[in-house]
Amino acid sequence: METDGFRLFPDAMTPQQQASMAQEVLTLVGLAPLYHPTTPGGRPMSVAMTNLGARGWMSDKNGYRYLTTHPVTGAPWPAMPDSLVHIWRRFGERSDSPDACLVNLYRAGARMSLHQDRDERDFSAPVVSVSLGDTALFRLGGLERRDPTRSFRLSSGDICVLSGRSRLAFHGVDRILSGSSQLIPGGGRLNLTLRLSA
Ligand code: MD3
Ligand code: FE
Repeated sequence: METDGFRLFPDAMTPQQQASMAQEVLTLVGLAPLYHPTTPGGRPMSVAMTNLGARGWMSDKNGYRYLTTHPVTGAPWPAMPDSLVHIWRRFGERSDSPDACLVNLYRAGARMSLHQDRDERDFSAPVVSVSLGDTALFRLGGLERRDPTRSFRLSSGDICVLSGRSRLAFHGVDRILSGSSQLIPGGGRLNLTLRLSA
């Protein structure tokens, strides 16, 4: 288990803050449509994704990387909202700004298999994640894929910070507890992952 540097802040946001954050992000998603990236193996991901900020994470047959434009529309990603810069500074204990916010939408049945986040240049910067909508059963392991794992629930309004050794821990989303929240129109879970890409 690599819980070293993993901090979970349950109920970090009030219901009102959650509702306005969801609305703000979903409005921006109207300008940068969610799509299902293809894994390097050629399969569409079950999670729908888009990005906010200067750079956005993407995956296709050629691998994983950060791009300044949406791979489908070709438009620059929408600007990083101030509300997310504020969360990065407060919970990540940073004075800079994240340049990348990956927006993950998990509808019923979507999952994310165990992986490491290692497409960024500086692993000393944390990852800060905001959960909105349905609860996720989330799994956190160690620095090697075979290491033991622990399960947590990530519920709407929870914020988690991965720094230190946990920054490179294997992690994934086993499943979504469909219908556990009414926050997201059409149902599901919205996860916002703030990072420094480069
Ligand atoms: C980073 N997303 O987008 S975010 C991802 O809930 C991703 O959508 C998950 O993993 C989601 O790459 C989890 C929170 C998280 C948890 C553990 C981590 C990020 C992490 C461990 C190491 C690095
Ligand atoms: Fe990840």
